[in-house]
Amino acid sequence: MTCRGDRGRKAGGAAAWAIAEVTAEVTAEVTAEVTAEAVAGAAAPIGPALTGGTLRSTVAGIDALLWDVDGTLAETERDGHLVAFNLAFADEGLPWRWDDSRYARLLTVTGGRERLLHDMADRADAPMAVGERDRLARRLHARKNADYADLVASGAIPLRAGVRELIDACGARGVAMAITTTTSRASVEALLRLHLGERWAERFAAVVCAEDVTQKKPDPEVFVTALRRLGVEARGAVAIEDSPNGVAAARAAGCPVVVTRSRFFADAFADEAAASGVIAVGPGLGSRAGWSPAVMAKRGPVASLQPRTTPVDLDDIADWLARWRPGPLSQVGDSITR
Ligand code: XBP
Ligand code: MG
Repeated sequence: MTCRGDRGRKAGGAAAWAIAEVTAEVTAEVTAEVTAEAVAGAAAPIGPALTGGTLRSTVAGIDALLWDVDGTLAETERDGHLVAFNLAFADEGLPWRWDDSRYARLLTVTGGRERLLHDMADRADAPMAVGERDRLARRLHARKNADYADLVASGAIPLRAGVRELIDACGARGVAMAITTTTSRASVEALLRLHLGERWAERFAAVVCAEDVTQKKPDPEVFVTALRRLGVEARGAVAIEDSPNGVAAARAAGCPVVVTRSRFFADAFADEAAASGVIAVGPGLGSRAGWSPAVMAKRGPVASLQPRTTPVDLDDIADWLARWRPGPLSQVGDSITR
């Protein structure tokens, strides 16, 4: 497989990103309101939540959804980063290759460059001098990111089932969204531009990536930064995550978490995770089956028309939130429109 072509498009991508960042910052200034114009431009469905030029959440208890990227929006670790790391090793003329089990262990280290340095610490054939090792890690990481962008552009990495539906539902029902990842901005840009279009960033009131923080997950900085930009409290900002480091970061910031299991963290979350603020754990947003706690059956006459293969929706998440946080919210939860 060759993934070396089309490097030129990255220069244009940087300019587009700069514009998107400004948009995100400006949007953040006006709290969690996403302008109707911006969402309309991104071709998101505009529903009844649209009033007076702004979108406000019409979903009880949920002020915002905070999206992790790798493993959550797409299986980017398995189909993207891992493949690209191995391409980078080959590009550099190194005999190193990471298989699935090695990569699963390495994923406990957040950050591609940090992961490379961690791996080199165990290799007799890695450079001994710290400076040389650091330069090699930076070179490999840059190559990996370029190969990753090419893989994404080739269409090899689809969004996970149910993700697009939930993103569109947030637009329709006025739920602000943020990207909360400590992955490189260029990789986020490559994935979301392909799947959500040139104006993808306008769908998000905040886009927080590795370059925006000093500490990566499991440090909560990425979530604290997103909450500040959104202007919402943690208790109403639901994080969607797949990794233990991501969950730890979100919980340290006070956010409730929905875990969508991914390839490399399939067995990571036990039931007792609920006690620590994980409001639900399941196989992915594409199915209403297999969740703990179980997705509530839809009420009303259309129940029989809603098979368990329909995606998890905002009302399901509101239900989990209300069940996790009994008290005043359970009253609002009861009035959720179905
Ligand atoms: C993602 C990561 C990243 C990616 C690679 O964690 O740990 O390091 O594996 O991206 P999360 P970079 O999903 O919790 O954000 O090479 O850009 O670091
Ligand atoms: Mg992840």
